[in-house]
Amino acid sequence: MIGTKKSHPSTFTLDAPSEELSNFFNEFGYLIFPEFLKAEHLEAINKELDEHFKPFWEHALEEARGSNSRKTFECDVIPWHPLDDDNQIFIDLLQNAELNKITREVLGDGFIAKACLVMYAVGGGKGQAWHQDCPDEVKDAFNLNRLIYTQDVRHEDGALVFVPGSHKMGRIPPGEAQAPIGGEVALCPKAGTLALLHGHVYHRVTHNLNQKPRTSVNYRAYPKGIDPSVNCIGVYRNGSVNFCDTPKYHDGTPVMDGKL
Ligand SMILES: O=C(O)CCC(=O)C(=O)O
Ligand SMILES: [Fe+2]
Repeated sequence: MIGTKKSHPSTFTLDAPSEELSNFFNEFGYLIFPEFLKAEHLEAINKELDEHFKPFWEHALEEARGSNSRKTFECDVIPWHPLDDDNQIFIDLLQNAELNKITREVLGDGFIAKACLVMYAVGGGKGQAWHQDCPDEVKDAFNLNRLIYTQDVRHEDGALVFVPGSHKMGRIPPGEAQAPIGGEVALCPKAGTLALLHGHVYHRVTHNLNQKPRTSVNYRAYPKGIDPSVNCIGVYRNGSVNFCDTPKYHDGTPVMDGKL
């Protein structure tokens, strides 16, 4: 149709027709739902996050930079796996009916979703360098990031910058960690936003210029038959990293029990 050029980032409501959601995701590799969680629910989650990260407040930047691999890939984050701690609020959210309905529309039946990774991007940190979460050589072997933002994120806290449609553009081109790539758009999500992002889409998180930490909650999912170990290899502009050699998570943290 003439005159219907999309502006990015586009947003959707939860009642959008399934076909519209899956077509948009297939073409552009993302979907954003600005009002996914309500204030009351956010308050309860933020309470858990505050409690967990309180011990890090004093020395968050040193903690985030404590690992060499995170230094190399310019990811100043402290991770947390709340499901490993049997945290009920995060277990409930994994089972959220709306989240699972939207995921089914994008990935189809039989998708795999078992983990939750909270990324606490520390105040004054470098956010995350440009990357693809896994190699793009096998089209169907990808993770779906299901990112929930529990507080407003301003550009200066760390915008999620990505290139719509880049899941079909091959390997991310060489370049600097945060240098702009043509077609990129920035998302500064409000509290309660759910952003789905295909793991082959080129993306980065800009520097956190404040002392206020910036948190994302990621319930990664995989299409039926795709092993979560696809995330062993992170693809950066100037090289890939095998996080599973040691093994390590996507963000460089060593995995103690070999689980991704
Ligand atoms: O925190 C974000 O906004 C994005 C994190 C990310 O790149 C990822 O989880 O793969
Ligand atoms: Fe990522």
